Amino acid sequence: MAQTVVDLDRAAPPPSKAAAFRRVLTAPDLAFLCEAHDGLSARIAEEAGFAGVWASGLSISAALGVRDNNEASWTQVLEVVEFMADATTVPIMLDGDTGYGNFNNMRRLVQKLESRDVAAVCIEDKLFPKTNSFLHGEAQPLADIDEFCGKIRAGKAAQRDPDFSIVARVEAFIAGWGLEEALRRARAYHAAGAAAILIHSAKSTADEVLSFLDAWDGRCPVVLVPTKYYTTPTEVFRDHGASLVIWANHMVRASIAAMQKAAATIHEEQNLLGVEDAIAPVGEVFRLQGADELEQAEKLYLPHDRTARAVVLAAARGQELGALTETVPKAMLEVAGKPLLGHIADAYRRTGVKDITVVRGHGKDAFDLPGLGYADNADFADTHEVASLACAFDTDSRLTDGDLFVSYGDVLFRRHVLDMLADALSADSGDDGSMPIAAIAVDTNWQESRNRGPDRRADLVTASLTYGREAYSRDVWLVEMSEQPQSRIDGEWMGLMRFTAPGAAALRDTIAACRTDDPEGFRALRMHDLLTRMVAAGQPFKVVYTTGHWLDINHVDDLVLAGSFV
Ligand code: SPV
Ligand code: MG
Repeated sequence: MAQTVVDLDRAAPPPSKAAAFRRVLTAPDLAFLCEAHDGLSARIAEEAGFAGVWASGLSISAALGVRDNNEASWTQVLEVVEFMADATTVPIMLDGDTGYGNFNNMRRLVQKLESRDVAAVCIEDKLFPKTNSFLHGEAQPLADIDEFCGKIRAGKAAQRDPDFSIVARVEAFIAGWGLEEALRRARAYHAAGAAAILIHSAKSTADEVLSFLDAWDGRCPVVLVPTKYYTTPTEVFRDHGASLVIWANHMVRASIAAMQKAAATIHEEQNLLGVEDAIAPVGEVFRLQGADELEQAEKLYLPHDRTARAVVLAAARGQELGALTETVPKAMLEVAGKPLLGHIADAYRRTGVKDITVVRGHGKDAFDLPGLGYADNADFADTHEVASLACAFDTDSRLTDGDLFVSYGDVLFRRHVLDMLADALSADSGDDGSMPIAAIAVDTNWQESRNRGPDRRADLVTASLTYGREAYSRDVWLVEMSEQPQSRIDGEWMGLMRFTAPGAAALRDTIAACRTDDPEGFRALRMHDLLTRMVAAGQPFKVVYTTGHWLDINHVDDLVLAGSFV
């Protein structure tokens, strides 16, 4: 219990953005805000290291393609700043122009900004609709001091979070009224509740704002916007006691220059070669958008994609068929007018499996079926199925993205067997609570298949339950698979199985481990060895019993049977 108490004590809530802004504003050293005008630029400003963002009216209106004259409505600005707040963790101060109306509009603005986690608003003592200070500033009328103070007081009364800041912007220098008027206004606004004074100047030197700073003498924090007096060294602002400097429009101006250059080049050259290396790669766009986070969340919250892929192992020659497979691989032998592989692909496609990877080896160039993917086992003559399957995993990393069927290029099966395997994996877990990683199709009629030839290879299965009434209502698990089981034989594996996505990953990893642990033995590894090894390692394979409904092609006689099977 003591531990819990200590942990709770330590778990102080993160400071609100409004509190974070207060800290920036009142810190002893000079701080900086960077302009941004949308979610993207705000995130870039934060990544650059800025402790806060200035949501500039000039830049937001410019990015919206309108003038800085309140042409964008205040709710449109609010929308933009909401995106900016969502995209960042640092505090934002909105350039709120004149508050978009009188004290009443200001109250509503403050409420809406707080609800969007905007930390502060700056309002300027001009008249609505305002004009940018750098456009005929000296001709611009200033607000009545009392009216502007009422606006500040109304905003303060409306805020819920005591840390939310209202910064009052004094336009006396812009309008040509001089230092005394600037100070008179600043004093009144500070007394009305402004957390800081933004003193603005359109001069190319800092003389005006420095005279203000000297006379103001640190009554409350002072904010500067050195757009016009940019040649003044920042140290000078520090020395004169400024608290905050706003780089007020440099993101939008940087993007304008970059966009003009890119557009002109692309238009001129009618191709992208001249710009590709000079612009951000698409991957950087995705990164800034947080695409990774969504991918992680999809894994957590979306139902898993049950669209399965399939791997068909068709590398072996099939010696038993003699001259028939001298140049043509077994999977490409014709059955009822189309290659065996065509029938297999059709069965998969009819159950919605479109992504089929065929592992080729012998007679590789004879594979000419459209719509299939291929992986090659160059060492096909001296390796077995597991090595071929390894080639598929080496070639296509998507095989573990969803469910995965694995079957052989010389095995025909009825479509419904695929559905039965899918059904076996669709339950959340087995009735003893274990989660199957795969389901295998097992023919109970194994004796009959054995009669088709004494030298025929068969993967015989020992299961947790013999086929019968009980096996209808209970889950049946693979215990062992072998060509010569020591114990009971419950059926023959058809050479068809379906893995879940984690099962496919386990399959890939087990194969990789086998290859690393014993490279020589790996070449001779059979599928039944692999599956038995996985089962022994605690990987549960469900057994799906069928009776017949499949055919493997080993002899010329089988080809005849295949004709009637399809
Ligand atoms: C803005 O960035 O919109 C400002 C600062 O208000 S200025 O453009 O300098 O007036
Ligand atoms: Mg502005």
